[in-house]
Amino acid sequence: MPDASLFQPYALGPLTLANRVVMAPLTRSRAAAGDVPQALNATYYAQRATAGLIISEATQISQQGKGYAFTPGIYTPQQVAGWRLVTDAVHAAHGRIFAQLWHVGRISHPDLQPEGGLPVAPSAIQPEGQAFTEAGFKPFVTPRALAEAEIPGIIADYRHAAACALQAGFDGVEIHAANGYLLDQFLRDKTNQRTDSYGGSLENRTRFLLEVTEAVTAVWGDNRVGLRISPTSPANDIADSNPQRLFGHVVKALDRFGLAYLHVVEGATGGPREAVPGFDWLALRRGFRGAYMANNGYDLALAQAALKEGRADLIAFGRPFIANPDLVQRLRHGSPLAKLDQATLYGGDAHGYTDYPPMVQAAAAQ
Ligand code: 8OZ
Repeated sequence: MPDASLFQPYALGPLTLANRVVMAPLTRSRAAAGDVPQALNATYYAQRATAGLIISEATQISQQGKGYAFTPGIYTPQQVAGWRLVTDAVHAAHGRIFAQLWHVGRISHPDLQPEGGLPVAPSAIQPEGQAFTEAGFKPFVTPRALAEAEIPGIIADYRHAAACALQAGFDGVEIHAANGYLLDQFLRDKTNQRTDSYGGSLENRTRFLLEVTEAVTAVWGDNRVGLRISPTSPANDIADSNPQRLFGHVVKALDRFGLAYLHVVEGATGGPREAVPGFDWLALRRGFRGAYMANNGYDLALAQAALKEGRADLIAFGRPFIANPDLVQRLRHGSPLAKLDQATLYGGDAHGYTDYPPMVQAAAAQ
């Protein structure tokens, strides 16, 4: 008998999720002008609404928080109206959806910044790599270190975006503290070399994340807020001298907020799960009262084993959801999964976005 717990309902705070399969946040760069979600995006998310929970693609909280062309925002009335199309479509299909709140920090380019300014970061350290701008890939620049006096303004941007998400009809929000973006940049000693109260000790490096979490939970209530971390991922040129110690501290400090869940990218984001051999994920789980949502490279067997052995409460699947809108059904039946087309991953139109057929339709077309 296969272990069916992946397909059993789960009580996530006040919400009952139909199953424990979560659609992970996936950047697809298909917002309309003004970084506004459009009907096409609503169709895409509604097609995937059999997931127990959808987490939206990363969504910038301000123009300063933007780091890639064509990603959606959640801070203007037009963006709120665009997201309302998405949340209404998902709810009409009996799904649940959280908005992922994002500030990229130094992972940006002046082309994407207000008045062509420099991207901001805890410290003026240039990342390796290139930014995806409307004119193609351009090398990252050296960011500007934030003045301490600017930090309350960014926290206010998080609060405003959280309020916009509430107005847009989301079921909750996820704070994006993973993958080398602004919050992660503050946490790690490679990118945070500040000497004020936001740098140095673990307590100081964690301060900004806790202040953001405080602001967002004040808008939503604690059990409607999740938070994503990627302790061992090198994504976006991030690193820390002791991630086990850092994230042990972070998770314990977060526990007082009573968050709905902790979403953990186990390993290198979209890459090997063993990025830092021997990293103890269970230590994070033990330090946290809320649900543990595991992500990265899970398939049916790994997901069922993690739930059965009590290593996770929810499993987030990312790339499999792109080419398999009915992923839950395919997992349930042990059906083969369609492969995604890399060429249509970022940017473009309905092709490679809303035209991946569900299994029944794919079979009928043969
Ligand atoms: C892939 C491409 C662009 C952005 C992340 C928001 O890594 C992203 C992202 C992923 O969290």
